[in-house]
Amino acid sequence: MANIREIAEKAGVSIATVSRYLNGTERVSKESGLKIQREIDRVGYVPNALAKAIFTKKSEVIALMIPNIVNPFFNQLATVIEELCHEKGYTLMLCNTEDNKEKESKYIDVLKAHRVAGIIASRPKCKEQYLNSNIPVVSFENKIDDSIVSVSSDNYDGGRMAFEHLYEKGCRKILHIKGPDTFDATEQRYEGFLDASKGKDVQVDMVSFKTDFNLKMLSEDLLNLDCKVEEYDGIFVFNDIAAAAVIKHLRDKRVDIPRDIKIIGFDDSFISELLNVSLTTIRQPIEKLGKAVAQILLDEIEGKEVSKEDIMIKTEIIERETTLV
Ligand code: XLF
Repeated sequence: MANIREIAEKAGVSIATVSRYLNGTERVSKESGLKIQREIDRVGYVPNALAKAIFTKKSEVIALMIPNIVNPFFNQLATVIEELCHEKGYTLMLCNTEDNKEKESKYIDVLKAHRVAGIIASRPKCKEQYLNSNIPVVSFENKIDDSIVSVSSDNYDGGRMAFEHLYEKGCRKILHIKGPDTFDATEQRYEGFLDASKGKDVQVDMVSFKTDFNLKMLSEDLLNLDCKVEEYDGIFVFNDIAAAAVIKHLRDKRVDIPRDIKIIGFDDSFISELLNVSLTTIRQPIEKLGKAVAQILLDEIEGKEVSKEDIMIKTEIIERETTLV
């Protein structure tokens, strides 16, 4: 493949001129530019983006750390982020960390080596590494440090609304299926839920899943919970995809939803509407969340003044069939 030296020779200009033309940072005369472009088109030259990134210490790639690529919520969040980054001339690189600290850590090393322009870290675990990376970072959920902006939904209030809704619907024996302890967002949902139940004549229990959704949830996790989910009259599940697994589990046991048990999820990801019995849920405003994380990072990359205040976006309840009647 032709290199920058050959392009310069054929176009009759210096290597430095070709390099200036490719970087677009300094002026190149119209005549030289035309000659260079003609040569580039003739030989089909593709600039070495990595070499350029190493030279300029920055690429046009933004990395998005996704903790669970199977979860529809993160599909939707990634779509919003990708659209905005693409619009602004950046390519989005997806890194599926699977909530695994070692995997996330390796990704950060690779991203540093590739001089990515910035990182959106969803549910980050490797806090020190992000802090020391010298790369602009914005987090979605799990706070990294006061110097790094974190964006999230108002999870506490969402948890509170979930309880109030089940209570208003007459549930008096309610189970909360919580997310893993390492998820700040689901801890906050649990706190809101618990606080709302205080002083009310109601039995509230809690069990935890060890992971975000995966297929093992159906075949093992749900069967090994320390309680019988079918003995409750209301269940608040920490996210929609896990709620879908709980619904499948209950229907296999011939439980009538919502007559026998009412269920509420969290997210309002597209799956909640598509389920056979559509899911009542607490909506996370995915569009707003995605746009907020992407815009803050793009502003940081472009050197704009960015407030270090965390962003918390309001949630709302969306009533569907799992709590109807
Ligand atoms: O981290 C939480 C747990 O799952 C996240 O917001 C989600 O609700 C996405 O499904």
